[in-house]
Amino acid sequence: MKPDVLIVGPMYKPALDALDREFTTHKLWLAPDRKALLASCADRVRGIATTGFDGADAALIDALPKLEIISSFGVGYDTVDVAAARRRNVVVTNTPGVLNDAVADLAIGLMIAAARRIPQGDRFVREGKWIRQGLPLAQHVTGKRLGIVGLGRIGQAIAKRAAGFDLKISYHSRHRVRESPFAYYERLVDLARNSDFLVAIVPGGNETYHLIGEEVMRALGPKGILVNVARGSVVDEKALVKCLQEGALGGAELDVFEKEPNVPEALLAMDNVVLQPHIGSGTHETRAAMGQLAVDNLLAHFAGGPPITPVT
Ligand code: NAP
Ligand code: 8YV
Repeated sequence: MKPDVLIVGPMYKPALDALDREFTTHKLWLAPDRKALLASCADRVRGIATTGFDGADAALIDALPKLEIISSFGVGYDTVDVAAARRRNVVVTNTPGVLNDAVADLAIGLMIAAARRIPQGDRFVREGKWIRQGLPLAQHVTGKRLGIVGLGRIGQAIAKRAAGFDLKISYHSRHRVRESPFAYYERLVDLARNSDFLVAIVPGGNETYHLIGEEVMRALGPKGILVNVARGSVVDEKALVKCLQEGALGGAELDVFEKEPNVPEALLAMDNVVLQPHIGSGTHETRAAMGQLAVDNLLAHFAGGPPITPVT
């Protein structure tokens, strides 16, 4: 008998296919009546497969008395109520590591896009403006100061790439990273004051809510560029709009937003802002690896062993 797994929302198609192959699946987002679907399978569901977008809240966890494991597709699990899962002895797993390169690549791409004004140059050519004049000059990248907020798995992958551009790398996190060659700032505002680029790559959730607020943005300054590839909740969006409108912050490159997929109207009109639809891990190779890991976590658990990448 295949174990019953509830899939909360849509995900990468090959991952969905693998879930359908390995388990008896119940697709919550496709059900016209969510309550009725849950009532029909609640006494059999032993696993939840979800994504960073859909998560699993306490109500869902408590509606499934036989639940043993929640496997989330994504490294960030701020949308999964881990405390509620723990209370029920339900294991939570995520997909760390396999997406480091893709997210780091995008972070570096956004930094360069901002400094060299790549999206603006593209629009300039398409709009036929090159015929009349040249594009205003941009900022240099090589040798500038990069502040990384969160020198974890992805933060370190960003640093590795940044070293190739001779960037002077510093970082902030709650703890100093032992054996790191980079300068550590205990106070984020001091890191911002000493950075040209500030890249956020910390987890979301209550602890990092609006970690990057007006004071930090003003410290980064009128030429400073903020890159957020972490979670929308990490940056105070209202303060961001205000700082950009006042010229207190030079630019923002954003892959994530507070209320995805909604983006503040004011940002859409700004030329010094580049917007991406949360695609840090969005390559075929990476999504395939994430899907495999998410499925393998379920398989390992149901085979009686420990899952591969439990959230600790
Ligand atoms: P990780 O290895 O756990 O690293 C997280 C880093 O953040 C650590 O250096 C940690 O250091 C620091 N940190 C945690 N809480 C903090 C706080 N309150 N203040 C300051 N620093 C704090 O995680 P990862 O695998 O690199 O992933 C990081 C996050 O990136 C994910 O949780 C997810 O939200 C985001 N992400 C986004 C995308 C995307 O598509 N844009 C894709 C993947 C991941 P300390 O513990 O010492 O503070
Ligand atoms: C996913 C992410 O796209 O891993 C993460 O934390 O933000 C992205 O890789 C997201 O979790 C949706 O599943």
